[in-house]
Amino acid sequence: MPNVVIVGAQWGDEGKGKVVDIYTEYADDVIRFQGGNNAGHTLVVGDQKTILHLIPSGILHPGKRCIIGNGVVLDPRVFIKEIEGLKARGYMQDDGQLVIDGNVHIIMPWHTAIDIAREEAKGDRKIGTTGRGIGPAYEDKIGRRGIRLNDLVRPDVFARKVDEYLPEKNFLLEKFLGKPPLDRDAIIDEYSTYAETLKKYLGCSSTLLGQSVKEGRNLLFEGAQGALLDIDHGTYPFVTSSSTVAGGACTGSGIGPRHLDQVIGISKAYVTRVGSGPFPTELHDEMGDALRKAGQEFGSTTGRPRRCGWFDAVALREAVRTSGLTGLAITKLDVLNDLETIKICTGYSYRGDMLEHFPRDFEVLRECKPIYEELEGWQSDISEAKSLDALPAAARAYLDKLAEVAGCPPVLISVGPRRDQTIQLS
Ligand code: 2SA
Ligand code: GDP
Ligand code: MG
Repeated sequence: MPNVVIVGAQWGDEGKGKVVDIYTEYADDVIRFQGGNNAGHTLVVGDQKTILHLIPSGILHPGKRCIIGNGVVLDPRVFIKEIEGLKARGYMQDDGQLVIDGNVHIIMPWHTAIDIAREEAKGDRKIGTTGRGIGPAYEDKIGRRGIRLNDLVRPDVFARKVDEYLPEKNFLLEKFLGKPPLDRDAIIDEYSTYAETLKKYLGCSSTLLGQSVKEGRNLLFEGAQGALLDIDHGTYPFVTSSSTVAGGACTGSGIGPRHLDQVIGISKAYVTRVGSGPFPTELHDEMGDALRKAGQEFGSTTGRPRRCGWFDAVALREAVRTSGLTGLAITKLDVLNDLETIKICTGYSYRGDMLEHFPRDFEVLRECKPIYEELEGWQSDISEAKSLDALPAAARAYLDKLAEVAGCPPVLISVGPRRDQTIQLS
């Protein structure tokens, strides 16, 4: 297998966990490169469901190396809980299966407290974050006042950094956000126990991947969230704070772009979004509720109901360009099983003009109205289909139309949450 990057091509929750788990069969190293435990990646093997927040979705395959790249922000509490959960179920019996880059930024208690307090203070204008401290942790990374894993494992360095940064954070929490200050000694005590557990996973993503490239090992990069939540290319400010587009795989792991061969974007056969922000094809009616029910569209991390709408080719073309997609994995086709007709948005109307491109100006985007084409539904259960030929003609026509309007060939179709509910096309 060539080196492959898998990214969400919408606003997240497209089924990255499932698709990465499937592609891991052909990979040697599986690498997370951005985000943190805001992510919730679901894998279903047999009748057992696993939701991963930080650990790469390759972990259920013994012998495959999983790497948490430097671009990730890591909450040690959540990480340790996740490891314990996996081990208790018989996975990850070899600690050598997992490596965390030493330059990963650590999510500190003040990041979560500030994230939650700022959202509260914003009221109606809130971003709808997951409250996991992601934004504040990336702010400190870019502001050059972050604490990295390499710092956490050195008690003197860690204590010095906490002493340097905590007074400013407590000032912000108390004076501006009206929240109680955090206790220095309690943080040092708690985090020193985490350091002991994390030490054994410490490594260097860039060096390891450089060696992997020389040895011809196959690399699989696992994006989190989706292209339209990218800090630069998404629907700012209603985005996450990292580079979710495929380019993030390079900076977030320490490998150069010439080593990436394919970029697979995952798109649902409709669209969901969780949190605030523009969503032109959102359905506020019973159809939206029906999609939420059929697709069980609730956040894998927070349990929040996801907003649902029709497939949006304009938004998807944005992801095709910003991530340079070479192929599409189309998921949750089965969720549309019962519909008589299905709509696809092929363009936006803006003040009487027809737009083919996703407007990068938020003020324009908020006024856009979707232009739809309507297709026949198939009204039958496709969830056990094992090939394209086994799909009803109307379902094949729907897929052909999606690929045509997206301008990207499909490489995988998913018709249910389980591994075996997958049609691989190449
Ligand atoms: P944050 O917490 O700072 O990253 O939030 C900023 C925006 O990014 C969105 N975001 C997500 N969107 C979809 N799925 C995500 N993961 C969870 C899931 C979400 C959940 O798998 O379902 O459980 O609620 C995710 N993570 C971040 C977020 O909604 C904000 O719009
Ligand atoms: P991710 O963040 O992109 O990994 O996606 P999530 O795990 O947050 O959400 C996707 C949800 O859809 C999970 O509950 C998956 O088990 C489920 N899922 C994935 N693919 C399919 C599919 O083809 N059909 C159905 N019905 N569910 C799917
Ligand atoms: Mg998710």
